[in-house]
Amino acid sequence: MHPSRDLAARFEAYSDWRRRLSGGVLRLHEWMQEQDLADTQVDLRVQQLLERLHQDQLVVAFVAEFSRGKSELINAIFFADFGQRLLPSAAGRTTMCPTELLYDASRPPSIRLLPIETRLKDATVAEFKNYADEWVTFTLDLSSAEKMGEALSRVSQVKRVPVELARKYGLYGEGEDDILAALEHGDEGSVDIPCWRHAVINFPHPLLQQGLVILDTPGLNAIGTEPELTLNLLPNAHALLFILAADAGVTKTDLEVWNQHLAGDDAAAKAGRIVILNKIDGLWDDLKADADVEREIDRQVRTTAHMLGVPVSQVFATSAQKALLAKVNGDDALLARSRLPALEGALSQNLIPAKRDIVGAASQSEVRSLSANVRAILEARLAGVGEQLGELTALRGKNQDVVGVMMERVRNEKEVFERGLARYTALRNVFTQQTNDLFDHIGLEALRANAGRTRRHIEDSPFTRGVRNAMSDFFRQIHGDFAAAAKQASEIHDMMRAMYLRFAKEHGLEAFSPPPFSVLKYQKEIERLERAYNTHFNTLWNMVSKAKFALMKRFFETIASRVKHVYVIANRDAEAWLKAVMSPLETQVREHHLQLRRRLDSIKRIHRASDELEERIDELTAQAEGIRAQMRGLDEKVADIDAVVEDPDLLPLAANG
Ligand SMILES: Nc1nc2c(ncn2[C@@H]2O[C@H](COP(=O)(O)OP(=O)(O)O)[C@@H](O)[C@H]2O)c(=O)[nH]1
Ligand SMILES: [Mg+2]
Repeated sequence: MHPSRDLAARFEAYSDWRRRLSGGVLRLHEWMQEQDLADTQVDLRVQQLLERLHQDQLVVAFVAEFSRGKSELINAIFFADFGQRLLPSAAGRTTMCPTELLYDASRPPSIRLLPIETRLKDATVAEFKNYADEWVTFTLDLSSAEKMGEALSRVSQVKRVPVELARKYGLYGEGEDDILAALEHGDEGSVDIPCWRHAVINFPHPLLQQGLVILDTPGLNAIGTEPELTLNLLPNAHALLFILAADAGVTKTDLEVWNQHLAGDDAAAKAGRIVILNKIDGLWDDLKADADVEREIDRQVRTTAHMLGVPVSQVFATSAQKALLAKVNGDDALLARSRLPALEGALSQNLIPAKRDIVGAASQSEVRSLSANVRAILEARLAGVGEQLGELTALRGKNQDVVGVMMERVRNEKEVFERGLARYTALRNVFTQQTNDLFDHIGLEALRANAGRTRRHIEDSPFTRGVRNAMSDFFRQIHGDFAAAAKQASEIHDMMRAMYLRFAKEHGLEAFSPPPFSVLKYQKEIERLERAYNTHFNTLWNMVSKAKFALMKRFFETIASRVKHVYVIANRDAEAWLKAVMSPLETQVREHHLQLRRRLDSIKRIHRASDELEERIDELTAQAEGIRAQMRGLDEKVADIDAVVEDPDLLPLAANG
């Protein structure tokens, strides 16, 4: 089996698995609708789950100093089938801006470019993505290799501007060997800068169609000056590939890139990091025995692993250039020699199963929670029917007086419960108040005010200390907000637990223990952002002396936009939690009320005509059987989904061969 086909096959199998999983969820939902067991909340949750499964992406980022062969490697691994070099790769700086390769079927194949001028605005790349008119778009003519190459070569475009302007963009500072030093300095006072800040290539490659997103990055300082990369794109990538060149060894700037963007302290994330020692063809030597060359390569691999502090098993030696050539020409011997297949094998073996486990576990737990809600309703119904059956069976052979007494009893029970409903209404009011308080702490309005304050402080005091203080106040406020939200959530939780206990005791409703709400996840994410900010602050501050103010502001906007993302998720989760806490009670109260009315009705009917008793008992027996059948149906649908999640056979037969 061709290893690059193996990677493609695994991806395909993964997409196919996601489709089967979606199918199972869809069938569960259809069944619930048929059985009248789905309400708007269920519809919404199913829709969200399906969307997540559909949009699920796998992001692989290529990070390195320029000219190590990132673009060539992407061409060789993913686009060799195209029969040509898709991304521009040449000596010197070719990739001038972060470039995402993905496929979004709702748009035509195209390259979208965000002008460098947008650096003067206070918005982040992520925000600009919502505004199509900020981007310059060129459609891709897939039928012409020449036109494709021309369109894609735009990621290399530069233009000449006055030094002053470059500084305003945060691109150029005095005496720094930054991105511009490698570009030719022309006449005094002007300098070449990238035309674009970010590129998104929309291309219908089979792997991209299945949710793979590839991120190609420019060299060191361009990474440092685009906060979007350091704070958003790289931390959210599922795999980070760090590329070195065998002929250059591990240079000082390579180490800087590694330390700033990949070294991290997060052990779990480290597993997704792969180091590639590229350009091993430079070591090939016809005058040496193959075994000697191999030994030299392996020696370099070990040295590299040692220098970077990663296991040797995470370092791969390759020749991207020869691999691309070999794939285009179908030269298997050369491909083997390029060692690319081993890297592809590692990518497909580690990346996809890990991703599948996460997606599978998340989907399964969502399905479990959905079906638990439905099951609780069915159980309450069954209990109600059982109670009625018990009552009516006991009436067999009794005279009308006894039936009258019984009717009186149920009527009383119903009245007591209806008086109890007043307490339920009062509870709802308190709940609404507490919910509002919760959202006062972590609502977007609170964040907006905090960010506004910070922005003003930074403007008022644009010095190291002023900016630092403003930023620590910003984070302190956020931590305070989440602590207050945690306290509020725990009060809501206590109140609801007490309420469930009371309803269970007084009205025989099912005991239910509402789940707690933890803010730990958001606090951790905020802490991570704070750490990233601390790590990059000094680097940025020292790097671009004259442009630092513009840069600092953009840096803050990126952090603020990441924090906003955390708040949005926290708000969404809090809303879902509040529903999960309240809706079982709502359902129980409604069902119980209905139950009491039905009981009263059937006894009334029997009171009027006693021959209805047997008929009614038969009816109820049939109802109970119907509910049991629904429970079995629910279990079957959930078991179908479990079977897909736990299916060990991720690979289609062809890929196992
Ligand atoms: N000899 C050799 N050259 C390579 C290899 N990979 C890339 N190159 C060359 O190195 C230069 C820079 O490659 P490129 O992909 O643009 O690097 P990037 O800046 O990291 O994206 C180009 O001239 C490539 O042809 C390789 O495996 N062997
Ligand atoms: Mg490149």
